[in-house]
Amino acid sequence: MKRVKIEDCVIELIQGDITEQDTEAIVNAANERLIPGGGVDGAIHRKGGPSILEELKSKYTYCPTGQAVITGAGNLKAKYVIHAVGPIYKDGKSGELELLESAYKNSLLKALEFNINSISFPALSTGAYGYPLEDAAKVALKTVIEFLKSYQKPKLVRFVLWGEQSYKIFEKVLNTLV
Ligand code: AR6
Repeated sequence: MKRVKIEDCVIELIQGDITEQDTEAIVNAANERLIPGGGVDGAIHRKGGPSILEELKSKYTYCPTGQAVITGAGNLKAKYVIHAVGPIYKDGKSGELELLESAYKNSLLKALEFNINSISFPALSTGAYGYPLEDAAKVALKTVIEFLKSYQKPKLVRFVLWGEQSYKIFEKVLNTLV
C-alpha cells in the first residue's frame, strides 16, 4: 500500500478488488451502452446484485465515452457506484488521452455533486479496452492530483489495482509525480 498527501487530501494505491472497497463510492469501468460486460463491470454487477442494473436502465440509456453516471451500490459495501466510460485504445492518436482524462475528471465531479468524500477507482480502460498501463497510470494520477489541488476533495482517492504488475506501475508513476 502507498499513501501520499496532496494538500488536505490523500491518494492511496492498493492491490486488490474494487468490489471489496468500503469507500463511499466505487467507480465502474463501464461501456457506453451501460450493459454489464466482463472485468470490473461484471464483478460489480455480480456482487452488487440486480438493483444496480435496474437503476441504470430506469435512469439512463447511454453514457458517452469520457462521461460518468451514478447509481446506488446494491449489496456492495460502498454507497454509490459511479459508472465511468473510458476510451477504447486504438493508436494513441485518436483522442484517447483526453477521453481517459475526462472519464476520471467527470467521475470526480460526480463525487463532488453527491458529497462523496471517499472514492475508489480501478485502472479505467486498461483491461478489455487495451490502454497501455503505464500511459494510463500517468493520465489517471496526473488528473487526480490536479483535481485535488483545484477542489480539495474528495478527501480520499484510492486506486485499486488488480495484480502486482499494475500496482507496481502505478507506484512507479506516482513516485515521479509527487
Ligand atoms: N478490481 C479491480 N480491478 C480489476 C478487477 C477487480 N475486481 N477486475 C479487473 N480489474 P476492465 P476496461 C482490472 O476490462 O478496460 C467491460 O466488459 C483489469 O485488470 O474491467 O475499461 C465493460 O463492460 C484492468 O487493469 O475495463 C466494458 O465493455 C482494469 O481493471 C469494458 O470491459 C480495467 O479492466 C471496459 O474495459
